[in-house]
Amino acid sequence: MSAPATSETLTQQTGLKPGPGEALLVVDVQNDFLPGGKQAVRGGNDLIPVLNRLIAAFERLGLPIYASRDWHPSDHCSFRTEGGPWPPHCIAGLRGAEPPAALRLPGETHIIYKGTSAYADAYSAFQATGLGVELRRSGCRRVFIGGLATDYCVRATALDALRNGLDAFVFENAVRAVDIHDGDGARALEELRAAGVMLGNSDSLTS
Ligand code: VGL
Ligand code: ZN
Repeated sequence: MSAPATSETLTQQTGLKPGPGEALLVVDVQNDFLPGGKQAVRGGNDLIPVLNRLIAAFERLGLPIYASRDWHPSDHCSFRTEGGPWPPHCIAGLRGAEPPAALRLPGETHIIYKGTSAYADAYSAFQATGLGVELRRSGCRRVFIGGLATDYCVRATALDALRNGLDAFVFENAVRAVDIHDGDGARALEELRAAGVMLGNSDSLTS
């Protein structure tokens, strides 16, 4: 029996060329999760050029692009003001909830709003959004994921993609972690790999 393929061998052996039945999902790249924002993720800005290259590649290939937005009412249960763990962030309609101007999402991008009820947190872009149904209906079989944050919304979204019967691929160089505890991001990636999520680098994308 041959050794299991690591993300390196996988991408070296096969190259990585997205095609029909595949989509890009950009998770929660919003001002409040970037330096200067209410719940800034360190290094978040580094993702923008990487994501812009991915967006351009999927657009060129004519493949669908989805972008999730954390989109909370001002009394959302995840806010410290309501007894939750986070500073108030990504309040619907405010600047902090907007994507950064430098992120070049095409006009046809499917925007997925999540966490819109005050009473439930929603780390996953699939949670109460209809995204699973929408992807399956459109014939999607695999989602390529990048964005914020590795240990929260990226993690939950990739695991939910599997639960929705999709394959999931996370670009390790297109995600950043909150890392409240040292190593949270690395542990999340290990958990995803163990669950069956493919991991790789966006540089291996051939187009
Ligand atoms: C997120 C904290 C609170 C995320 C969302 O997008 O990872 N993190 N809400
Ligand atoms: Zn949130």
